[in-house]
Amino acid sequence: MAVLRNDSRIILHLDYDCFYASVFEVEQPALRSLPLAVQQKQIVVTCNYEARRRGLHKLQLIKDAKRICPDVVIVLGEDLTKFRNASKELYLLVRSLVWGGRVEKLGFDELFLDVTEMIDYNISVLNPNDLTNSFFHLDRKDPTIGTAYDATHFQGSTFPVTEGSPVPTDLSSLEMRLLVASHLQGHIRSKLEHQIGFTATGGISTSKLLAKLVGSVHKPNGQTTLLPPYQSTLENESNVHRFLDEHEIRKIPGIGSRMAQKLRAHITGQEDSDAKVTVRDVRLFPGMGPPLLDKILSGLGSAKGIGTKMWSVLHGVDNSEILQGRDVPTQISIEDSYGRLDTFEAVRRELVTLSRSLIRRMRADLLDNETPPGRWRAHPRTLRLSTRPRLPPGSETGRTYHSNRISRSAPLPAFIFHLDENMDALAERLVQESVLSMFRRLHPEKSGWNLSLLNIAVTNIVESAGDQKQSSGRDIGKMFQQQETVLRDWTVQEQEPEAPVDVLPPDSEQAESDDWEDDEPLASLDCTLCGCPVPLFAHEAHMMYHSVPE
Ligand code: DCP
Ligand code: MG
Repeated sequence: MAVLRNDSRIILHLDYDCFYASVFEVEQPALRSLPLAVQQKQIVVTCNYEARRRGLHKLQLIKDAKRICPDVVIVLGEDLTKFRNASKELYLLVRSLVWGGRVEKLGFDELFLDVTEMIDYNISVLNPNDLTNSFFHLDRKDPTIGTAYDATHFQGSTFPVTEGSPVPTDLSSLEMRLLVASHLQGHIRSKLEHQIGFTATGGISTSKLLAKLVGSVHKPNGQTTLLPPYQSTLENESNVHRFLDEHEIRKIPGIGSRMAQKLRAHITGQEDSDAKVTVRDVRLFPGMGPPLLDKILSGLGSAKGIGTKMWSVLHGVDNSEILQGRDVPTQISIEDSYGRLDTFEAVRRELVTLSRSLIRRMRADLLDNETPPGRWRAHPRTLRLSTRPRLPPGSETGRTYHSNRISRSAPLPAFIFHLDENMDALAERLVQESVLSMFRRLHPEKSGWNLSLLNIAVTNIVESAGDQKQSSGRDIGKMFQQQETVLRDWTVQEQEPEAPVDVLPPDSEQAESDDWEDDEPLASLDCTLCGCPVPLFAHEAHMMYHSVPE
């Protein structure tokens, strides 16, 4: 089946290097030359490159890090406020450079930019007789704003590596457009570094998928352009295939661990195969195509059309759009994990604490702080409570690990927006009047729930009238709908196969939403072997730790 790629767009991807560690280094530059690790719970969530040079790596246990590098400097990274602030500052700088604000944030430390318009304009003003002395225009109206560059070579690296390849003669070719884009990418990265102090790694291609993947080729502080041809001909295989085909399937954004496992099992014929299976192995497997992929991936509770989506991804096709930047998040969510929560009073106390943080975050992120006493720039419409009861011993397999969150949603009461009441009083009232009744509906039993997680979130955030930048005449509701659809296309969400659907009340939402916004990434569960709370993302590393003899 033919899959069509839209190669008319130019997309850039940016990933800040060792992001959390860099936030501390920017605060205290003396840390740059020391091995630095950021701790959350008992885990190194990230470390700077000096630490990596000494053998440390992301998602390592703190005690291992100390053993391997005794002089490691450890800083605490559980309070996400400063990361969130740095992320916002970097995003705003990039957005100020890109026409039409076409910048999309993924988590705290990645950005996608649609720079098609800027590149096409800059191609149109190139002087073919003097490419060496070109000028990149950052402003269409003021021709003095921009930066000088040499349009006879790519900035940074390319895939595949070329040595002194001649400049394309056709200035409107994809190769020339990517070349010009590589200089814009270089300029943006240098601004981030010199104005704010963060280095970033960049990718340049025609989709989010390809830009992100090719960006990771030269890390840290590098950038890579995926060179044409993007279409195979009888004589030449496309560089998209040459590049993508070598990747282990799990490395492809959108292919999660369970999906990868199913694909591996099908290709190797072994249920628990840990063989390296590449994109090429899957793509060229006899009979492979959307129907077979549908069949292999069925049972994951996957969305309709998963086979077609995966088939596209395996061909490097991702036509999902860059979402126009929003100044406000699409949801705010606060959670914490616990050894064991079993009594009503303990739950109530924790809910008040979480509600207080939620209100603080709402005020920080959604209030207009320019004109005191403040005006809400956006209003969340929905309140959601999620919990995670621990499964009875013995019923917990690695795969049901994330699946037992349950949640309830309700309209968010209007009093939460009162600014003249203090946050403690509002938090108490929210818990008393809304959250507790949601909790009782989730857990009608009197006690003994053995909860390991509580999460309170406000979702469905709608910008206030007059604040919808670049959105004149647009139907905001539609925009949100579109956002969901576009994101679903891009992430190829896996849903939990073993999710206990019957415990999800009809109005609940799946806990792991496909929202790109910065959810607290600290969800954790106690290790079944040692009882230590381990963040979900670190589970694999933690289990490895148990499997190694002392
Ligand atoms: N992070 C986290 N939990 C994870 C992964 C990351 O809390 N499972 C945090 C710490 C990172 C930040 O998010 O600093 C960005 O994640 P990256 O994977 O991009 O890691 P870094 O930016 O730290 O390193 P790199 O230089 O490899 O991009
Ligand atoms: Mg990063």
